[in-house]
Amino acid sequence: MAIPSELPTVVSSDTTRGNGDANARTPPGQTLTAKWPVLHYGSVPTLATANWSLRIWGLVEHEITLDWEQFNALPKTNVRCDIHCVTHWSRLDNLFTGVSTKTLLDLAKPLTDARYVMQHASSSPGNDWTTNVPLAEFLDDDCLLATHHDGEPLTAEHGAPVRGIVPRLYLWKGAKWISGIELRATDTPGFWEQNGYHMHGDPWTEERFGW
Ligand SMILES: Nc1nc2c(c(=O)[nH]1)N[C@H]1C(S)=C(S)[C@@H](COP(=O)(O)O)O[C@H]1N2
Ligand SMILES: [Mo]
Repeated sequence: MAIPSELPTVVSSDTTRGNGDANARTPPGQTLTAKWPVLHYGSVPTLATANWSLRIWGLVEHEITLDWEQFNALPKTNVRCDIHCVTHWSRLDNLFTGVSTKTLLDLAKPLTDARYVMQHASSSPGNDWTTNVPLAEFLDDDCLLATHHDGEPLTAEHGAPVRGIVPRLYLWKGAKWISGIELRATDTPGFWEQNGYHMHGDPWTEERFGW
């Protein structure tokens, strides 16, 4: 699916730290890379767009399921952001294209007691890889469900057809192959969080491990 030519671009506020100086933008304990490494648990699922869907459920006024066509009919946005992996690499100035989390959750309308988001993903084995994020941070203006990176469709290993991106947290807080967004009242650990990663994951304070 082609990227519409004229899209608004949101610049993640973290990219302007130190007036954009590369060192000032690199969180403690991170090393810059120009390449984009691939990291995940299990094997890469191959998801035909015809079979892909996104379900939004839990503490919402309207539970919704969007197929690939319905998802792509929503207004798109570009986000320019830095990404930081808990395994100590960072990559600056990524351009992601997709649908903002705010646009998606405006359709479902979270109830007032919704405070946390659990992202769910197709993956193998297991078929339900998850990661937890506070709702307020998931709704930051630079968060999106991305279909493209630097102008190209996402590759399967980076999460095609759609992945979550929460730029101001470590990269594991965005589900590749995302299939669902669950709104919850309480925080509960996702996949890596159950395996020792931090419940929150702020790279600036090195919230890498929970214990
Ligand atoms: N579905 C799914 N999403 C996932 C993961 C995973 O194992 N399964 N790993 C996370 C982790 S630990 C990281 S660091 C990033 C890596 O994204 P990348 O391979 O595009 O660099 O994806 C995150 N999203
Ligand atoms: Mo990771």
